[in-house]
Amino acid sequence: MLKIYGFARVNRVARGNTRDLRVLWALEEMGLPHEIVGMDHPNHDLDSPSYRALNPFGQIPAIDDDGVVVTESGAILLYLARKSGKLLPRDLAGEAQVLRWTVAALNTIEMPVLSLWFVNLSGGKGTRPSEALRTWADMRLKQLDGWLADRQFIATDDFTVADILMTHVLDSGSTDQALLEPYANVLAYRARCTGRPAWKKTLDAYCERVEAA
Ligand SMILES: N[C@@H](CCC(=O)N[C@@H](CS)C(=O)NCC(=O)O)C(=O)O
Repeated sequence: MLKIYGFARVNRVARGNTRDLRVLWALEEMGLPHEIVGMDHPNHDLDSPSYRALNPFGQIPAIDDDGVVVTESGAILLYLARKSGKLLPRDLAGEAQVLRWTVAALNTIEMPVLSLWFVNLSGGKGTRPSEALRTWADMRLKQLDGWLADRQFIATDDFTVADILMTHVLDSGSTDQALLEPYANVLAYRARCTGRPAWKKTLDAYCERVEAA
């Protein structure tokens, strides 16, 4: 049975934002049977030698599919898409678009918005580095908005794993939501993706399962 390592306890602020949700959403969309292994972060489950053997960075998410261990949310989603034959085109050209937008979500978009959040959280709000990061993040979101002007989904005509990643990055508590306000296409895209029944089901089950930290 495919095991997914996810959080068993999540504080109020992080609830809904943890990256195990990317995998759980994909599994729900794909209809793949799985078992959730709940990890207690405040009690240092992620520091145990057995978990570090799975993920040297000691982070969630990780999967163990009968001995195939994969970490990094993007890599896990691409693996599951290949395994299930869902949310990824089978032709090379289509697959390349999904790879392209997977990397864009986790690098071109997540990197500046997450860095901005981290700098501000660390007391850097109002500083020049913070302002520079804000300008960088805003530029990328504006460019993303242009790309989405005449598209339903980010990589192909159909919903793919790249949409799960991009949506979760945009929706994250680590993304300053004020940054998105000027960008109607980005907001409409995010609403289109989070409106999917599989996301609602995944989030409801997660909120019911995880305990407060
Ligand atoms: N690049 C990784 C990042 C994973 C990550 O940041 N996980 C967070 C939870 S959302 C975590 O495990 N944090 C606990 C820690 O770093 O100690 C991915 O996309 O999977």
